[in-house]
Amino acid sequence: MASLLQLFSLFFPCLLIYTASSNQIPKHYIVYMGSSSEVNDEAAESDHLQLLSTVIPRQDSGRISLIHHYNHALRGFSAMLTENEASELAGHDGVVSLFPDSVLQLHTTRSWDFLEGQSRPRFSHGSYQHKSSYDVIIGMIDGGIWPESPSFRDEGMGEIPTRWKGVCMEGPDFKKSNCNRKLIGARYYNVLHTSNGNKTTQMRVDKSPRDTVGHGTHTASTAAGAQVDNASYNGLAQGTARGGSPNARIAMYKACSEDGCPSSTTLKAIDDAIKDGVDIISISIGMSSLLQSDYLKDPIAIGAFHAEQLGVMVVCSGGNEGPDPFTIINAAPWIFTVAASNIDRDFQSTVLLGNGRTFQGSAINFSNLTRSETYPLAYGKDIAAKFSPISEARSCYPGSLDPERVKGKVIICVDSFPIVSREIKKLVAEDAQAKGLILINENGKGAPFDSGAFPFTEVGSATGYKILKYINSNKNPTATILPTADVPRHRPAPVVAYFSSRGPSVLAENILKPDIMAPGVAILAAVIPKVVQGKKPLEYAIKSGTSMACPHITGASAFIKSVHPKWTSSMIRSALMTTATVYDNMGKPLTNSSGSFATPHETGVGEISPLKALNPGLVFETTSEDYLKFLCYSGSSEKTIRSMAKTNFKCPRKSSDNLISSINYPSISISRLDKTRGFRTITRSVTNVGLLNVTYTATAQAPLGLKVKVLPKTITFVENVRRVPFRVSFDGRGASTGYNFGSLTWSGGPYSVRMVFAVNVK
Ligand SMILES: *[C@@H]1O[C@H](CO)[C@@H](O)[C@H](O)[C@H]1NC(C)=O
Ligand SMILES: *[C@@H]1O[C@H](CO)[C@@H](O)[C@H](O)[C@H]1NC(C)=O
Ligand SMILES: *[C@@H]1O[C@H](CO)[C@@H](O)[C@H](O)[C@H]1NC(C)=O
Ligand SMILES: *[C@@H]1O[C@H](CO)[C@@H](O)[C@H](O)[C@H]1NC(C)=O
Ligand SMILES: *[C@@H]1O[C@H](CO)[C@@H](O)[C@H](O)[C@H]1NC(C)=O
Ligand SMILES: CC(=O)N[C@H]1CO[C@H](CO)[C@@H](O)[C@@H]1O
Repeated sequence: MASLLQLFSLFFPCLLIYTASSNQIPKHYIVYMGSSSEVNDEAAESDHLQLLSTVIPRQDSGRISLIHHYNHALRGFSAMLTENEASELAGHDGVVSLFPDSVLQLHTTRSWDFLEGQSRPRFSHGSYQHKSSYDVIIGMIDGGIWPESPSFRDEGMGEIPTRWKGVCMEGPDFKKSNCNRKLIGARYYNVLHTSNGNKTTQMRVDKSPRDTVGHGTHTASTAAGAQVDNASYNGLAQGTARGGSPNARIAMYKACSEDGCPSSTTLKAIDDAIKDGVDIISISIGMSSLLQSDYLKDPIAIGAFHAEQLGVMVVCSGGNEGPDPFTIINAAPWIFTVAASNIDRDFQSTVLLGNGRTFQGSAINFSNLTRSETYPLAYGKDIAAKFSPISEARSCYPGSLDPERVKGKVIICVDSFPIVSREIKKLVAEDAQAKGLILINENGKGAPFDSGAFPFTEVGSATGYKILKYINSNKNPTATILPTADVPRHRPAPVVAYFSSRGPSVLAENILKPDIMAPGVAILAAVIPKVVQGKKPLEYAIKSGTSMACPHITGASAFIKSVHPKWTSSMIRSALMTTATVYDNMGKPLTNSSGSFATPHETGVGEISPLKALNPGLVFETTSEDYLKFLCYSGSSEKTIRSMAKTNFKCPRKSSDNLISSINYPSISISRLDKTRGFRTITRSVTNVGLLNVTYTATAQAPLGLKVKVLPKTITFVENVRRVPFRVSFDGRGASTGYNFGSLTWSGGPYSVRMVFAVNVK
């Protein structure tokens, strides 16, 4: 073993050299300078070059150039800077924030390559056929689009709205004629990215808006795909595929490649989408929850802030880092943050044992095994390679199995190393020529795995125990794995998806996040066609992730916007939030995947119910001023806020984090209610969008011991009364410590306006 001294001499000098030189190495930085200037592009560009030349030495003048230039909704640029230059520039008067470019990830977990299917959107049919009175344009910030998919046909669609200023960029495999009245715009970016060290590595750049990942086509068709009858994934999840708002237009901004989405490009794409005239921006990407530090260093939060200021709604996925708390991202109050649920559909991949017993597992396979023949069955730990630790062999760790003893058998393993994905375990078994793989995994990671042609299934630990017992009590155990069938789920649905990121939000615990939940497990939607020999290409596939939940909310929002064109994004968000459902298909309160009642930190206010959202009665309007106050309360300087919002806004005299709870948000979160002192009062106001002469009465539903009072208790909306304030006070003296969840409902006439609260009694 190395002595401490040796270790020091080994590492310490390296460390010094590394930091010394990494200071000098130019890296890609984003320089954010607040809201857009009124000057034209060229003038702004020359201003920014001028600014760069004040920090970059003359001998490096080659670096005085802008990689991305932002000048529409926001102002700023990205460029190659050394650490010293960056810190000098950060102190410059016009600079609001400056941060290194990083790579954001698409919110389908690639390693899981999930599946499952939802052929009938839960909320579709009938009324979704509404003749739109307003032509909604959705901007997708994603990995491109496959324009030939039947989901993007434009039959029956009218002229493109004249306010549209976007373009259809061409590439070697993408022509102007690939755009139509459904897919009205498509852009791509020369995606640059700096890796660690001296190299500026060019990420895989496709000089075309065409989808190369299979994510953008899926999300776009979920949000606004045309109706396509008889879509399925190889016969699974058969039914009609259609987006949440089949009449809406789509514009694709390809900011991502297979390697992820550079934040500098993502910001550029948002800036372009706003300039082009989209109504709603849908973003199914984000940073790791561990990297969240500040909204002003988060490209999505910055872009979304300016979108909101200009009346463009932004809907984002909340991330796939659940079930741990504090993992929710894209959680700024001006972002509509989406959690994922599963739906009432299941994929069963049955295990048949030599003794005739069958067990239901879950997976999607293209297995060619049949009932008539079973194969030798072996537990990983019994067929370990020489010198392999048993703990590795029992979980199919790469290199841990003896290929000689795997060949021709069905293998069973446990899923105990989370870093070794199901995909890798499948490859381990497949490479060793196993006949199939059974994985024992309690949670199934929340989504069935697509094992392609390889027979695969996943069972819970109780079933796994029975199969292992069969192996132990038989000399020649055998098994086979039957092809997948999809069956209507008899279990409750929706249920919070295991992977869905959870609140509270690290950056603002006084805003309840996520906001809302939508289907995100096993969603059938359009993809890059997959050619399977001798068959029709597969044009639809089943994917899971908050990536899939987000466009459901985008589509639902577009639908509401088409019926209520005058509604602002906060009104649409409120309508969806106050009408969401908190019950599952068995009429019971929503649960999480371990069967416990789900909290608003998992579900937000509940699962969307878009038809009800068309007529919410009352809405909570969250104004620009609310967002600016939020920035004050959370510590931004008045100067920063003014440069972001181009106003003379003054922060309230006493700004504190606690005041965030009173921002006019459609839910309530109080991160600290002192148990000894007990009282907190917050304010809200509601705007009437329903019938006149309706009297609303408030009722609270709260856990035992938490006293909730509303003042006034009733509100009547008569002519000329549009917006009415009210107060809610919480008395936590008798409450149990920790988060207390409940709701407050304003009922009147045909309406029921539900407002969820989360109060942390300490
Ligand atoms: C970094 O790259 C530049 C230009 O590509 C080169 O001139 C310089 O020598 C490199 N520095 C190091 C430390 O490798
Ligand atoms: C639907 O697709 C299935 C197989 O994909 C096919 O057998 C069937 O004929 C199709 N039905 C219609 C109405 O097109
Ligand atoms: C479900 O909720 C219970 C109670 O809040 C919690 O203990 C459990 O960890 C949750 N399970 C998952 C998978 O989130
Ligand atoms: C299943 O397909 C594989 C190749 O994909 C082939 O090697 C195998 O013999 C087939 N098994 C049966 C039972 O048809
Ligand atoms: C509301 O009530 C007022 C006063 O009673 C009445 O004049 C008015 O017509 C009513 N409006 C509607 C829409 O019912
Ligand atoms: C989901 C899926 O593709 N299942 C297939 C499994 O394999 C059998 C036999 O090839 C197919 O009939 C199933 O459709």
